[in-house]
Amino acid sequence: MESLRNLAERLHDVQALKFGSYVLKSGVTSPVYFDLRMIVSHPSLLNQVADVLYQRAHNGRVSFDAVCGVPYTALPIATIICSQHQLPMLIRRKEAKDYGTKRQVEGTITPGETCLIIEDVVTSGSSILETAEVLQREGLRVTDAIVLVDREQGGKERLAQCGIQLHSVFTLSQLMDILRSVGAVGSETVSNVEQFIQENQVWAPAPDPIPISDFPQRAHAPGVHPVASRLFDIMARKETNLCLSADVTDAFELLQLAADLGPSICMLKTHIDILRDFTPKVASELRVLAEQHQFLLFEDRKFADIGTTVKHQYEGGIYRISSWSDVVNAHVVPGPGVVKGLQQVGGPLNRGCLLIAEMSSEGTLATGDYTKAAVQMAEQHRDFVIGFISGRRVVKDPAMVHLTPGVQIQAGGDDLGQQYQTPYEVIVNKGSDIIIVGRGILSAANRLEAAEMYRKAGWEAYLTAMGNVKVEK
Ligand code: 5BU
Repeated sequence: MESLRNLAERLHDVQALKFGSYVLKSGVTSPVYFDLRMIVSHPSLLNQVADVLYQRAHNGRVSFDAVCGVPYTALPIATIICSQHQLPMLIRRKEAKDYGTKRQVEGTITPGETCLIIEDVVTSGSSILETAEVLQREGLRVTDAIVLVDREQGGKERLAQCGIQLHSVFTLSQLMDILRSVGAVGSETVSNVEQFIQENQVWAPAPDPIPISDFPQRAHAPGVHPVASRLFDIMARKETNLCLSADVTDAFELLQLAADLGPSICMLKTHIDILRDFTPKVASELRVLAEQHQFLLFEDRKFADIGTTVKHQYEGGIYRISSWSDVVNAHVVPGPGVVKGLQQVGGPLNRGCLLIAEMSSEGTLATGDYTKAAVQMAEQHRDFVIGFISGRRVVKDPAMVHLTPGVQIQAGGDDLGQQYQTPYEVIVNKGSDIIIVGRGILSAANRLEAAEMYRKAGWEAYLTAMGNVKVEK
């Protein structure tokens, strides 16, 4: 206890934790802020932190074969622990780009062994989960994580749901008690922090489990649209819930992608108007490849006009989208007319439509009541609407398909507001059905390998969501 008091005081002295008013990455204002990165400038403090973390694992009787620190703050801490106790270490790469050419984990990996995760501060548990996911994909087991501070905002419970036991050196409340007892903070600060913890539970367990049955069953769900039924059937047969976002500007490259990656995907999403050399032949060749490799074509046209106009846009122009695309999507901002207009063209051709209930981009306005309105509009047009583009499951109805864009193997984003979630997060935690992946695959050195990697990640996540344990890698 004495050493913990001393550690808390030292952390406070070097301002590794600060009190005041801090706007967090999530936009929430917090009365406490941790910046453990700077302890690298205080070597004896760094050693002390490494020591208490190791002791915590030891006292908790955690057994493990290797140690991995969540990048970057916990990296030097894990290094010290491993060096002092002669333990093998693994390093997880954080950079998302070029993963096709780079390993995700450095160090000797022995599948079946258990890796202990070390972290500085836990809020929602996302960083630990991401690291665990990468390690698990390499065949390692992750059963425990050790953290210096648990902010008590729900991370521990969320990790427990995913089979990871969190052991903390301090909970935020314990830390506050210690700091108050040594006179480092006043009782007003303590109660502000208490209130913050209560009001900012970042993750609550889902109120009731999402009743999604498996894809073969959903192909025959009551009221399922024929296009959705075909899609579920393809997904089950090919064991894939991957939609490739084929965002390339050259027609040959697009067709090459469809030919090479076709076996790995259930759907190929196009932005046909970004092709610099579109001809009707491109569309007919895409159709041939879609039949040959059994995937659906989805033109991501995002119709958003009055009914009469979208009818023309869907049927006519140079692209004649309705003649080749199995599925299109629409914004709900114009009101039901947009769906009715599209349905007049697509209905007789047995096409399906997805409504955009949410978007993956930062600051999207498609939230709350807007999302609810999209759900309502879908329910009123079930003979044409097959599901949603959304970041998560928005309806329980098993007949409805959910596709989620903004997916990469590591969470993050691009410099224009795209926000990425991991396949596991999207399928297991958010209950979606299909991952839409563009640059995650397109910017890899080996696109086929990358597509297979996403297919497996998506499919394993689906099996996990179904409660099945994956047997082989
Ligand atoms: P990325 O390279 O995986 O970031 O590409 C994502 C694709 O999904 C891209 O074609 C977008 O136009 C598309 N997308 C999206 O990213 N977010 C959305 O909310 C919707 C579509 Br709707």
